[in-house]
Order: sequence, then structure tokens, then C-alpha cells
Amino acid sequence: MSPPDGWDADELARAKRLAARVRAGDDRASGAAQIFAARAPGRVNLIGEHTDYSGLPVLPVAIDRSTIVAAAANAAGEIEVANADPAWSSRRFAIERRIPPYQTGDWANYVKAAIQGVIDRFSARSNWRGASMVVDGRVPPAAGLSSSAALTVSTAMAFMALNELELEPLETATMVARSEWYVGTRAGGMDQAASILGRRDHALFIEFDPLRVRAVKMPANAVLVVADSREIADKSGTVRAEYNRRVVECTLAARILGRALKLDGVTILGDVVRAQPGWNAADLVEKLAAAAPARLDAALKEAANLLGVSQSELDAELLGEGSNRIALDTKRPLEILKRARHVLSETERVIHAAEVLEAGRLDEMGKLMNASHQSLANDFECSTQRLDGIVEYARRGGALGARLTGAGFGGSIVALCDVADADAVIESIDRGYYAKLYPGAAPENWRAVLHAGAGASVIDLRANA
Ligand code: NG1
Repeated sequence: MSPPDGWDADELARAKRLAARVRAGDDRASGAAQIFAARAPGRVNLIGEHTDYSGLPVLPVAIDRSTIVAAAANAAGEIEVANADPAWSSRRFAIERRIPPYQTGDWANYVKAAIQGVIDRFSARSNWRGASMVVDGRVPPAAGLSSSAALTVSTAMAFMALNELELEPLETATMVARSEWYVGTRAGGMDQAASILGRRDHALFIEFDPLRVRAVKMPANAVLVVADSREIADKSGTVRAEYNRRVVECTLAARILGRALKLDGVTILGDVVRAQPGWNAADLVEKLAAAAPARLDAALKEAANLLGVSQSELDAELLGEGSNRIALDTKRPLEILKRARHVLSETERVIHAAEVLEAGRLDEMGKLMNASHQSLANDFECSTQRLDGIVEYARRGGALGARLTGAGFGGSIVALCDVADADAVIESIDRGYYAKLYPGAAPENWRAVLHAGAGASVIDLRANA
């Protein structure tokens, strides 16, 4: 039987090397032990940025760069995990009902997040098989390409396979998306869904609540140039604080709009949109502007008054409690109107983008991507000078559209190009951006033409020996 799509000869060879390491490193896993390899790709988002945690649609592609985890059962009932990259040291931890996290920023917290997610999903089970695992990540980290989702998805799938557990892909995506909250980011579910449901040569129109996906064929003449600004979007530090702040701002906008429109049970902007068939962004933004000041104090006093709830109740609901509590810098006000304007207008752009991409209207797709970047820079305030610069060079080189991709605050940009123009776009970025910031350096590893690739899957390495 041939392995699932995505497992080409190189990926299989990688998996076999990792399996050899699993065997060599753990005599309990030696000999005939069953070894699984899970492969999960990163993703690049074409459009629909900072909409997923509002339950609103996104349009990413899974990319042809992946993380592979090889895993064998061990009798110790523990997780032992090594990384093929010696920069990340090995970790070992017990499988418990509540797995305590390592220090913030530790790579293996994503492994713990995945294992915890599976344990929580199958909470009736108690006899877990431990796993000896070796990880090889080829999705560039901190570049907006979701290396974290590639790691959590591959770990969760390998651990489930060892424990003879199976879920539908949509269910796995929901489970892993939620599990990443373990690392303290209140992310939506885009990355995990894209990694699991990716399809070769297709973008994915993903909707939430409930999660559903429609594959949108990429026109044959379209290519994606992804370029890393090399400004580190460090998800465990200040970027996490900014990201979580945006989540709070969007949630508040939703609650205020819900109240103004007399809707029950609104917690995210997606609830508002779904309750208003025929909605449009401009009208909703106008309603919000009429209902509340554009900015509210971060101590949540005004917001609590507007919503008719106590400040402490609102605080607990929005920021959470315990170790995962969001710490808000209260010196700056919360931007309600601008954030909502981005999310709602971006939602219109995503819906439109899926249509024009499907119809092969690449010029229009490019314009939507440019408008998205503008909105992220002005209203969502998550671009940087460097991201704006690299986007500009991509456009000057002939890209049909270019924008930051992922959370922003650094990381990568994505440019949509006609296949005939890809070299010129890369050349423009090399000369205008990399050569000026990194004179004399070779930029080959910093930018690439990426292709929409297959989603995650697990293979039994004995069957594919
Ligand atoms: P990146 O920065 O690519 O990890 C993050 C979130 C996504 C989504 C985007 C913004 C994580 C793990 N992922 O992506 O869910 O909200 O930002 O659209 O935080």
C-alpha cells in the first residue's frame, strides 16, 4: 500500500532516520516494536488574519515543509522526546492527569500541550502507553509559518496512533487547536486545521463553530513567495502579550455589539456575524461606534459599565484565572473600534477571496491581499516597519499582492505572483530588503517559493519499511 500523500521518498527517508534514533536511544523500544511516524506541515495564510479567534473564516494553505515525529511505545509510561536539532535538548516527563508545563519558552511545552490535549479528549482512559519520540522540524520557527502547529499536530497524532486511538480529522483539529492554549496563547484554530486538512495544490477556506473546510483549487499559474523578515515574532514573550491583548479587544467589541443589537450569548464577533444574515462590515462598525467609545480603559471599568456587569466578573471572563491568566498592560487603552473594523472587513475580504481564487481571478486576489495588509497595519497595528518594507519590495518586483502572514509583529510575508514573475519578486526582495539589512549574506534560506501541500498523516513504519 502506498503511503498517504505528503510522504514522498525524502519524507520517508527522514522518518526512517528518526525511527533508527528511537530504536538506538531506547532499548525498551528496540527490535520488533511498532514505530509510527506522524508528519504534519506548517501553513501559510493567504488571507484572513486575526479572524480565527473571533470564529471568522481564514484562507490558508498547508505548505510543503513539515515536522515529523517518530514514536515507539515505552513501558515506563513516560514521554521521552529528543529533537533531531541538537539546539533543543531532550526532555522526559510523566503522563499525568494535569501535566505541569516547563518554563515559558521551552520547546517541549508544545509536546506537553499535545499530550495533555489527547489525555483531556480521552479522559475516560487511564492506561496510557508511554512514548519514546524523536522530532525533526523543518518548518522555520518564529517565521509565521506555524511550526508550533506542525509540532503539536504531529506529536498528538503519533501519541494517538501508539495508543490505538483514532479521530476524524476535523475532531483532531479541534482537539489540537484547544490544546495549544496550554502554552498561554489564546489562538484560534486556523493553524491546526490547515496542518491537518491541507491538500496538495489547494487553499483551504476554513470556517469555525463548527469547524468546516472547503478546498479551493489554486490556479496553476499562481505561486506563493514567502519571505522571512528575520524580525523574530517571539510567541512566548511580548508578542504573546500583544496577541492576547488583541483577543481581549475583539472579545469586548463582540460583547458590546451583541448588547447593542440585543443578541443573546455573544462572546465573539463570529456570534454577531452569524446572528445577522445579510450583515456588512461598515454597518456593524457604525453600530459599534454608536454604542461605545473607540477606546476603553484597560482596567475594564468603562467596559463593565457599558455591559452592565461587575468589573471583577468581566475581568475573570476576559482574562481568565490561574497560570493562563492574560496579563494586560493597563497603561494603554484597549482599541475596540479599530480592531473590530479590521476583523469585520477582513471577513468580507476572505469570503470574496475564496470566490476570486476559485475563479482564477488572481489580480483581484492580489488586491484583497494588499488591502488586508493595509488593514493589519493601520487598524490591527500588528505590522512593523520591516514587514511593511519587505511587502513593498515584493510588490515592486511584480507581485500581484503581498501581506504579512501569521500574527505579525515580525515573521514572514506572503506574496502572490504569476509563476513567470516569481524570480523577479525574489530578486526585488533580495536586493531591496536582505542586501540592505544583511550586506554580504546569502538570503537563500530566508525566502522560498512554497507550494500547497498535503495535510498531516501517520504511517506505521513497519508497513512502509
Ligand atoms: P502564527 O503567528 O502564525 O503562529 C497566530 C495564531 C493563529 C492566528 C494568527 C493570526 C498561534 C499558534 N497561532 O499565527 O491562530 O490567530 O496568529 O491570524 O498563536
